[in-house]
Amino acid sequence: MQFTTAALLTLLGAVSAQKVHVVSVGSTNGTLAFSPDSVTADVGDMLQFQFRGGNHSVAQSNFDNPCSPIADHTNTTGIFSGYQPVAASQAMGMIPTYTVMVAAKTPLWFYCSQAKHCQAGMVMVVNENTAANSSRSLANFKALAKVQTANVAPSTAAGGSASTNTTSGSTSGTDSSSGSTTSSGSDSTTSGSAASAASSAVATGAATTIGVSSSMGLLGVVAAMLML
Ligand SMILES: *[C@@H]1O[C@H](CO)[C@@H](O)[C@H](O)[C@H]1NC(C)=O
Ligand SMILES: *[C@@H]1O[C@H](CO)[C@@H](O)[C@H](O)[C@H]1NC(C)=O
Ligand SMILES: *[C@@H]1O[C@H](CO)[C@@H](O)[C@H](O)[C@H]1NC(C)=O
Ligand SMILES: *[C@@H]1O[C@H](CO)[C@@H](O)[C@H](O)[C@H]1NC(C)=O
Ligand SMILES: *[C@@H]1O[C@H](CO)[C@@H](O)[C@H](O)[C@H]1NC(C)=O
Ligand SMILES: [Cu+2]
Repeated sequence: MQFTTAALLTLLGAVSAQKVHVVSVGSTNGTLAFSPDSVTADVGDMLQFQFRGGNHSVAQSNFDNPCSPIADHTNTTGIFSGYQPVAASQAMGMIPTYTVMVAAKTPLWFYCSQAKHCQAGMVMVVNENTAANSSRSLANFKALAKVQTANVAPSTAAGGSASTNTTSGSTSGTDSSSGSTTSSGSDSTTSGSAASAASSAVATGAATTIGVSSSMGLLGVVAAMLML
């Protein structure tokens, strides 16, 4: 999918109030963690997962059923990044990223579906709200995750293959200077389908907590805009 200048300008206008919260997934030394593992975000903000090493995923559960797709327990489709083996893209000086938009202020619970990473504590929360329910803390979620017998990956959720290569390290800087339209070239096919999956995720209504909005091109634009 090609992004026209007009489309990019429209996008710039549409996202002008958004904040991007960067979350590192894994690390080059094999850490099984999201960092940070607690994020406070407003509706409309973006979560950008940057896969730093290993072969991890980001999947959405609810509080009561960690390490299990939220779709198996509620009517929410949830998000799933798919597995992101970092080594291949890292060799080319890039890392995969996966970006979603926060569509609700209610707590969102995420886990990595690889092996027993969820049980090992590779989980996180967005908008933890212990004031609403003191049981639903990140600490309790981790404890509950630890005792799950299975770690279940979503089948293909909305935006399941949204992640693509992006430049590593200095995130937005390089993207903006190299021109996001150019850099998005080879990945735009993937991002196109991700974007359309995203639209349907959002369109399914209030039960859908998160919409996907990912692509290297889009990321470049969003990031560049935020630098201004
Ligand atoms: C591994 O990487 C993480 C994240 O970069 C860092 O916080 C941690 O200290 C590192 N651990 C070791 C043993 O190097
Ligand atoms: C990444 O993990 C998934 C799920 O375990 C696996 O199917 C895939 O082969 C792995 N990819 C690499 C390159 O190791
Ligand atoms: C899912 O949606 C159906 C149909 O609207 C409803 O009957 C059911 O109670 C919902 N389930 C949950 C867990 O919300
Ligand atoms: C990164 O992009 C290159 C070129 O389009 C592609 O060959 C490679 O498979 C991609 N890597 C990942 C992890 O998506
Ligand atoms: C608080 O959360 C726990 C764990 O999900 C749940 O069992 C309990 O019913 C909740 N309490 C209220 C008042 O909703
Ligand atoms: Cu993992």
